[in-house]
Amino acid sequence: MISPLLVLAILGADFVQQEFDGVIPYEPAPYGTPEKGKGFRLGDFNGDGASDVITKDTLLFQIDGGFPRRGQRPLPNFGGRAAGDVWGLDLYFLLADRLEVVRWSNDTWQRVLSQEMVWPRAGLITQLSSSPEENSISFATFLFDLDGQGAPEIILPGEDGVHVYRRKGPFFEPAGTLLAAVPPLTLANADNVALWPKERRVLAPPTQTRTFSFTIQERQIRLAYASPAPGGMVQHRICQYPVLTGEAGFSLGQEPALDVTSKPVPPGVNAMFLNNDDAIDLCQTQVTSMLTSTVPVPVLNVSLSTDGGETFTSIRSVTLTTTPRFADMNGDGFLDFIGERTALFDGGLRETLLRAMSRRRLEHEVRVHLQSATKGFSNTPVFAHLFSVDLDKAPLHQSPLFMRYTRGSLLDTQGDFDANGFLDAAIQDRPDRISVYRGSQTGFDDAPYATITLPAIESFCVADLNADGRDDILADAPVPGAPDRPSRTSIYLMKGGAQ
Ligand SMILES: [Ca+2]
Ligand SMILES: [Ca+2]
Ligand SMILES: [Ca+2]
Ligand SMILES: [Ca+2]
Repeated sequence: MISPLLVLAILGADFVQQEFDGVIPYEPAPYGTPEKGKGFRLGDFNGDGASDVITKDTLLFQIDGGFPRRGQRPLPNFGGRAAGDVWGLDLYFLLADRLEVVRWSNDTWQRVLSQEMVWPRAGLITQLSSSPEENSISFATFLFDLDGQGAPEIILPGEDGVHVYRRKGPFFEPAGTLLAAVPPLTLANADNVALWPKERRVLAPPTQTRTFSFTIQERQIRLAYASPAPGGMVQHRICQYPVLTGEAGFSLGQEPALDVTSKPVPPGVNAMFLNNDDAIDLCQTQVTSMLTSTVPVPVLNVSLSTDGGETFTSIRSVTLTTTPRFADMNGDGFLDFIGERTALFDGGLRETLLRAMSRRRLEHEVRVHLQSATKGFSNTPVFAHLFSVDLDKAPLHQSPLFMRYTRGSLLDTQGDFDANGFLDAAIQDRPDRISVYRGSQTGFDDAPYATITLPAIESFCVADLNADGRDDILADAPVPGAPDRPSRTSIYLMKGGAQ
């Protein structure tokens, strides 16, 4: 007879908790973006083949598949605001007036380069200059291999174009300003925006009246922006230029490799990358309310086009959240739309009031609309799943947990915890629990695949921290027995289980 324990060992998938004394800052990345969470970076910083994690203050080396305390080291102190990016073993930090490159070697931080720089005063650098007395580290994307030589160039948007710095000998030097061929744009500040797909690292240069973003891939730069069209409309445009490399630096080829324009659309219609083809994808989000019986029901209307505005599919969600969710649920390279329906307003005024005043259980339906290569988005869901969430207090009390529900923060559909290529649902379904449901072509499993229990979870984030192909979870909760101390981040690594 096989011991039940042995069967569990073979089939059981579960999270393994790692101890961490501080806080790993994170926020879920926007849907459909390559990076799952901000505030930390992954990379192999000691060259042992195992991916490590770097946070704003700590480097966590992976040892035996986990991140034990004995592998945690503090980051260097640069005496100012620094933005970090990772290239191989090296950590690059931009400060307002200099560049620092460090590497972990012989069990300590080695300074590879420290160089005074004059950066373009825009975007990221403006942020770094804004509080000179502050001593902190954040992460940004500014390293790209523009010439395909294997070493990174530093790329920073400025008001006159995109500035490139390349290494010559031991130091970096200015190596050209790109986008001179593009119509002049008016600039202001904007955060970095990462665009799908994964291979394309993206910066959003500063913008004011028009947004423009660019991606760099295979020595081509792709620029997306909107310009005014007659009748108060806008037209979205994508141009792609080859980047030329010469002794004097980098420049853009004169002939665009791609130049596509959308139909004129109203100003609220935004360009998005919903798939990998050359047609411009568009998304319009409108929050309205629908009056059924006497209860105003909040509705999120999302209109999507994958053909440059020729045709739109409209999908209506009954939800308190105002941001649409996208994720490639079936791993085919086409971002899918995650519709939602809260049952909070079902059954009319009396039922809604009763529910708000006295019931702690919420029913929440997740509706997956797949995107097809030829037909765009399905306007009816391919599958739907009803989840139950047990709140700490009835909705009327507006507890922090309920407020997180209204912002959509109790659900994450960006993780693949069993590495089967289908995204799974992680849902905080109790104040002290996160449950993971496996996804497939036909829907989410009825029973959870794994759960995390931690008192009074305040937030969570999904990312594959140890780079084993299975997503893991970071969760913040108060330190037990120390209510006055700040909350602490716990790391949960997904281990084992049948696929
Ligand atoms: Ca390592
Ligand atoms: Ca898909
Ligand atoms: Ca999965
Ligand atoms: Ca993992």
